[in-house]
Amino acid sequence: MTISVPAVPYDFELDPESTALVIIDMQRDFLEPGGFGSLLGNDVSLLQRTVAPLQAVLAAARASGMLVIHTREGHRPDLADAPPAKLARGHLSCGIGDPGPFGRILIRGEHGHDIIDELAPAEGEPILDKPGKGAFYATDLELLLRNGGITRLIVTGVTTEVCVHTTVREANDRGFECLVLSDCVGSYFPEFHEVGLQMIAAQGGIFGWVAASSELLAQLPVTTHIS
Ligand code: TIU
Repeated sequence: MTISVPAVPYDFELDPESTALVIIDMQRDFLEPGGFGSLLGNDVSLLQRTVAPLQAVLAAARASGMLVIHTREGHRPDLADAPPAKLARGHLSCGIGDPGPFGRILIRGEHGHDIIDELAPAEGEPILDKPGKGAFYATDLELLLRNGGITRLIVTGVTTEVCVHTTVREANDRGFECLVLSDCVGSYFPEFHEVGLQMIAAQGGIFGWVAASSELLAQLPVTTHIS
């Protein structure tokens, strides 16, 4: 069943059977006070605004039968998969692998690396651990999508101009059509968020489409039932 979602620059058409909801890096290290983002002095409330709308979208996507994929940015405990340049960049006061209130920062298996409780993955939903900003880089995301007959992505998560943007660009170059939900993505920098969204939909949708989650929710069918 194809639905049409009012979006910028024009309606985004999708069939839940060939569409995946991709939730990018909704991890404690980026979203919660005490995580990596907050330790660097960022205002994490700017990211927390995405949680409630994303909970609604997640519930609706599950009810429509849509594939839901979660990603997490992070590294192996020995940091063998972290480029030295990434570790050294910025001369930060704390960095990847350092100890913090939520365990070692952005290290797989640590409390801070995991997804926030409000958006906990359900049984069977793929969780992709990625070492980079883009969700396609050094992961099997493209394989999962192609094998699942997925051609369109609803992209959500954090941060708008970093991991969301990189992933949308990667997806676009691979021929996937992306709808970014404006209230389900967030940035520590409000101006980057706004311009980042404009950059996606500009030039006739150079990277994809942008819509508020309410536009999608108004159209999504409920096809699964709790027995
Ligand atoms: N997930 C993601 O966007 N990773 C980042 O490092 N984002 C920042 O904005 N720093």
